[in-house]
Amino acid sequence: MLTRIDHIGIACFDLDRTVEFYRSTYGFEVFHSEVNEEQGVREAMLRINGTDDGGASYLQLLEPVREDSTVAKWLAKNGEGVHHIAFGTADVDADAAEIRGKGVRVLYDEPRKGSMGSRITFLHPKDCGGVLTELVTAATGAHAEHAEQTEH
Ligand code: MC0
Repeated sequence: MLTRIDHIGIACFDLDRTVEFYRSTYGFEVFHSEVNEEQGVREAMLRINGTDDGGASYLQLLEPVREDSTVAKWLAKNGEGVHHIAFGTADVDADAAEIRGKGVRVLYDEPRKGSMGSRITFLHPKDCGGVLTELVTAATGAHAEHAEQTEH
């Protein structure tokens, strides 16, 4: 049901500084960036093993844009670091329902908007061995659509 690691979410205080670290240290360039108001984050997606069929993986660098965002709360408690992992799936609705049926708390009744027009939901970290876990269904033609949303 889960087909790949879609991304690893990394929380940081200063997105521009963190992007520069990944660029100067590893050579990663920003593939896509956006502000997700609902989630209270500004994010940069750095693509790894890129293909144009939606099968790529990403590092997702996250900076909070509001003091009450979940990432701001997490940073205040833990400092910078790995915030969540995200699995790719062709059908987030079906997989979330199946996982909920196994007794794991799925945080949203309906998937919400994620990066590049994807649909996402989260599983509670306390039910997943301390790992905040996200399920992602990429938008059809996500890599074409992302161009409309890209800020840089
Ligand atoms: C909290 N906890 C975590 C955690 N966040 N454990 C592991 N990884 C995390 N990221 C733990 C806390 O340490 C605490 O444990 C317990 O969970 C309750 O946390 P809390 O600090 O009291 O916070 P709550 O309960 O208000 O919220 C936690 C919850 C929330 C997971 C429900 O963060 C949430 O709704 N997250 C999903 C949305 C999200 O994170 N969005 C940002 C990424 P103790 O032992 O101290 O009780 S947005 C994104 O990623 C989008 C843009 C995308 O991918 O496209």
